[in-house]
Amino acid sequence: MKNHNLFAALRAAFPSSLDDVAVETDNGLRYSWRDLERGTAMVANLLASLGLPAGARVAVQVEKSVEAMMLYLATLRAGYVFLPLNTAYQSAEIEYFIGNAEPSVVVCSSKNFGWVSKIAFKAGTRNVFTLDDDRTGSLLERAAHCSDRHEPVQRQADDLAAILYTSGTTGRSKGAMLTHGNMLSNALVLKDYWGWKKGDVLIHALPIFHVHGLFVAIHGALINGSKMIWLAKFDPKLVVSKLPEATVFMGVPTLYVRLLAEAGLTREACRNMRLFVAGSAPLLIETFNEWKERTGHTILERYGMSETVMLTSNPYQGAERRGGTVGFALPGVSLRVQGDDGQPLPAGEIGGIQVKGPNVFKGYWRMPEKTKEEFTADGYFKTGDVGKIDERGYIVIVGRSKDLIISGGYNVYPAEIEGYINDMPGVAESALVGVPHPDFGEVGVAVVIAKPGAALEGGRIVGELKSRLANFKIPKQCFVVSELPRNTMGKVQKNLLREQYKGLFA
Ligand code: MCA
Ligand code: AMP
Repeated sequence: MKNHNLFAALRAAFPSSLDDVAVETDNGLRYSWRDLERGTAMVANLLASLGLPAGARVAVQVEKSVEAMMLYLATLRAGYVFLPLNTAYQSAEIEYFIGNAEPSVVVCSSKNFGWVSKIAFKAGTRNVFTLDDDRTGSLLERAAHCSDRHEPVQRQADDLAAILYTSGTTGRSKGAMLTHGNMLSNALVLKDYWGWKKGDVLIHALPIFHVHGLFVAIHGALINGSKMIWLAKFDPKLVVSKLPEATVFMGVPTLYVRLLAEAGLTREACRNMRLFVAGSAPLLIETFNEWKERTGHTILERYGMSETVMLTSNPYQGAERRGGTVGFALPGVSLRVQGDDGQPLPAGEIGGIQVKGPNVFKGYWRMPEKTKEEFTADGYFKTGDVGKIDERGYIVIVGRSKDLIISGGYNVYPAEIEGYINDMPGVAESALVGVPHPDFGEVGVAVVIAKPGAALEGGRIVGELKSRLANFKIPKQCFVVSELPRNTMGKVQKNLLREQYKGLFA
């Protein structure tokens, strides 16, 4: 019987010379393909020795390291379900994810072990390990006693490989369930579409708890047997210094904006580069043009979601890469734009983007009703993005029907932040809106109304939020006002607030 385990496919693509370098880190470490093979086998054997139930979740909140990547690969290899968590999440956020996903294993940084293990044990998790970014922690100590041989566990294409939490426009975060088949089909399509070839070297500078850094970048390199230059944190100077040794780079728009501020970013520095990929948030046409001028390279913009991995891409070859567009639906992906009446719209008209394909997720974790709502009767997933297909067939995203702010490539859901502000003493109501920002693309600004007689201060509200929420969710400014603009139904008109505050960071 064919094994559809994603790890098995990635492993099969390792080069035959296992002693070649697979990953080179910014602090001078080199990992061979054999190291990846043996390291993932040992961690997979450790997981297998724990007697976990089928479909067990392995929740991980650790700093970026090659070992953290190996933990992801080992989880696939052992047939369990990986649940990555942003390192910025604080206790209330982690408590929700662990309570909701009920992982059998939690891996955290040793500095967080006290509070994370308390949450995990309370939620019934039996195994809590630590893993730090200096190759220490109980996970590796235990794995060191395990065999370095392991047969990837038999999986079907439809079996779960990962759960990615994406915040909800209303209510709490939803866990998007991705299968081995979703991710392998997407990785194979991208390998071909982006022309991955022998000798490619990827600069990996993204965090590894979201689709972009964890799946698109890592799967892309591994399924092509390509070396990665691994940066623990995005550092524009370091990236520029590594460009001559690389051929592929992937980043969110903020990374491109910051790289453009480096004088060392020149055509000469990019002489060996083959491809720059951008996504996760809209790339400004100014950035796209400036990049072309400075480096001679045309950024390839693509579009995806946690629920679908990659959906569309500008062409690698054969046609123009058009700035301000996200290209064409990838092979195997059906994409349509629908009007409010549920009918498909002709080219040029703006509507809701809907998609179907082998990359589209299985549903939201333990939310069958919510899952049903997000699919049409004929099986298309409603992305919540609003766009059109232009006269040449390129897809253009013009906005979102979901109330979402994308800041530096991270999603911020206003409803979540407003909920926290509204619970503060003296607050009558609040609204969070996204406004343009030169570095992060978009940032949140909070507008708050006080209860009669209450004296509120924007700075204190921000301070209070900082102690409770991930840092990227914190509004960059908070205004206390006497009233919010409303329509005749009494609903806050966020478009007017966005207009009012749009120049704040210009
Ligand atoms: C950091 N800060 C931010 C953000 N990041 N504020 C708003 N938005 C952000 N994204 C703030 C912190 O709160 C802090 O503020 C200050 O900046 C410094 O924090 P630090 O962590 O040092 O920031 P940094 O290292 O400069 O990080 C910026 C970054 C990072 C490198 C752009 O945000 C990043 O790696 N973004 C990439 C996200 C990503 O990978 N997204 C892919 C999602 P203070 O000092 O006030 O506390 S996958 C996806 O969307 C889909 C599916 C797709 O299509 O790919
Ligand atoms: P996430 O929930 O983190 O998976 O974010 C997915 C969302 O990111 C999509 O629904 C889009 O709104 C947005 N997105 C991803 N890539 C692009 C892009 N190239 N241009 C505009 N928006 C994008």
